[in-house]
Amino acid sequence: MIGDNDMKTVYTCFCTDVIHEGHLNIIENAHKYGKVVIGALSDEALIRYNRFPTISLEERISLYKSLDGVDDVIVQDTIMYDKVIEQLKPDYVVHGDNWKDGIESAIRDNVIKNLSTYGGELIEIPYTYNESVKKVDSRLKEKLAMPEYRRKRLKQLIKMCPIVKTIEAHSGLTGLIAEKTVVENDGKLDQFDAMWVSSLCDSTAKGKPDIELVDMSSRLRTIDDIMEVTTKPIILDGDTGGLTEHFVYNVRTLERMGVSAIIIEDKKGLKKNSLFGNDVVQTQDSIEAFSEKIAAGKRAQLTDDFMIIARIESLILEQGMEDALTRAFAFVKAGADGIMIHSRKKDPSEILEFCDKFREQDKDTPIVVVPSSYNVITEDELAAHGVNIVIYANQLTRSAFPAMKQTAEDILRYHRAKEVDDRLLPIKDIITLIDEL
Ligand code: SPV
Ligand code: MG
Repeated sequence: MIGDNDMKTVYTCFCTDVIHEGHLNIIENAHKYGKVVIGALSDEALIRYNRFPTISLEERISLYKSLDGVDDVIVQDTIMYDKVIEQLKPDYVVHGDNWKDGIESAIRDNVIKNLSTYGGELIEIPYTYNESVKKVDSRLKEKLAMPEYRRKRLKQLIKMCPIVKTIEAHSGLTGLIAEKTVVENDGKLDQFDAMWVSSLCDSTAKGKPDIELVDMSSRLRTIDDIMEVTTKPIILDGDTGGLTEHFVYNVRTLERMGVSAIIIEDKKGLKKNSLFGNDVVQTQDSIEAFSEKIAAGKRAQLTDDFMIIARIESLILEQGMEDALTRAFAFVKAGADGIMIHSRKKDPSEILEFCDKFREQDKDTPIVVVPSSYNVITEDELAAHGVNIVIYANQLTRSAFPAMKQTAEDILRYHRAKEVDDRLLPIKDIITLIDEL
């Protein structure tokens, strides 16, 4: 150390489960300026940053403490540095220089702003990116994509997040959107936690009606395409679950693939999309028969990670709140790991009433909702009524379709593609959209 540098505090934040030479280089450089304090980013903040932890916070703290040149390890519980800088008042913050572009630049701006309030300094050192660092990075990502990690992640998220934000995916490309879309909002980073493989959108993408016509082999193929390019957990829309004798085999298959949950709805016969409500003939299954299907599925599964969630159609089919609640308690008794309650009203009040009444008697069983019709409700409001998972079930498909249709019409209208070009993804971006291995 140089001069009186041993009196100075140097801070750097780590958000990794595996140490590579890039991290060691940061510590070595930091050590030249004074006492090195490492921030271990909390689980909650890691999740919003898409670095889902594969080891616990305590294990990360011990890992960082064991490194040469580290004087202290503290917990940083938000991705932005306001609190940690205010408390620690480090003379220096050290970071790799790879955060000047993209969403991470918001974090960099935040550090500079906070340091400037008292004359602290940001030291950026060239980011180490060689073959061995690349290998560690991709190993970490691959590890998250492995079935045993992906499968249990939904249950972990339910414990860690106020509400698990889930978006529809029906292809590799929509999977990539679910995996990679990040925004900076109110000084925080935000992104989706999980993916919903919707029967409506999977069928629509194939130009087929949502009537269980797209069979399980095809649904599994869609899931596999999504899994190839993502790490986030998958919830499958399992429609009615089909025959109990078939359902048990599908549970095993999904579990082995690393799917986290299947949601099955208490209907029988020819299933139609719930958003039709009673405009079409739809028959609800009996409590007894559906409970038996759930119980058989639970008996078939091999791990504790996989969830079978029962979807109740009583409000959709106008059977009343009492019927919905009776079914919910019966399905939980039969072994359901969660309850999805659905509504096609624009007003969220019947959903909130259900959640409040269910929570009076059951504090723990996760509640799932799909606010396609009652889209005025916010995630915070849902969480305040005990909802654990919110699913944005069809918005990606519904936004893509009008955009594609308009483009097709305009090319026909103008006999060339120049007029549509302004609203298209640039060629250079589309060819770099997919990561190369
Ligand atoms: C789906 O996304 O296929 C669903 C939800 O089942 S809904 O379309 O609202 O019925
Ligand atoms: Mg569906």
